[in-house]
Amino acid sequence: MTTQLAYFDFDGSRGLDCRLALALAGVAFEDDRVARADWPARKPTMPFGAMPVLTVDGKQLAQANAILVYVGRTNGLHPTDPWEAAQHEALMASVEDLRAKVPGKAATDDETRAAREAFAAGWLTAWAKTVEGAIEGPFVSGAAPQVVDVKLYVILRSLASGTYDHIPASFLDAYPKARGLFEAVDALPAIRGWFAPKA
Ligand SMILES: N[C@@H](CCC(=O)N[C@@H](CS)C(=O)NCC(=O)O)C(=O)O
Repeated sequence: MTTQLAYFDFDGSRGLDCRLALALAGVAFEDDRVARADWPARKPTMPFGAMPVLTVDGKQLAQANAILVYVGRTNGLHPTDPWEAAQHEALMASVEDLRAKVPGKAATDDETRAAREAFAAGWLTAWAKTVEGAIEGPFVSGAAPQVVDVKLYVILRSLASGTYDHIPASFLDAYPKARGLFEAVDALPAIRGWFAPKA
């Protein structure tokens, strides 16, 4: 079986969701990092004209969450119980909501600050409370990490590292289970190994 994952050449967002899920699953894959300059030529070759795209034995699968569920189901990293699986998928969808809703950079920094502070106090706080309540600990379903934990890790990593100007890195301090999930995923050997400098 050959497996490739196509995404832009940076470790973040939906591409990192999928790379880390494959790493956690122990699946050897070609990490097809598409340069921005090559994107116009590659875009028409991707389903929905976007990435990430997983290619397994020549067949393409688009949409980050579909890729995660596939990787999870084929590697024992997604619940077999339909209700529990759907709960995990709801959490994964909520991360996509967050990515869509976080205000982008406005014309001025003051406007960006106002929009981001309002977002943090409103939508993001409600999201974090729901996520906090969904985590058994340290991972969503207890002791074993699954693909949902990887998805949450990637977005919590952005929040914890101050990626979004004017959303303070201390935002997570009010959510000990979410912070605990972030730290537990971050400490997993497969995740450490992925971030280790490659030879
Ligand atoms: N709903 C899709 C969104 C995919 C998406 O928007 N990918 C972005 C990168 S994160 C992309 O390919 N942007 C380039 C483009 O649309 O031309 C998913 O979850 O995978």
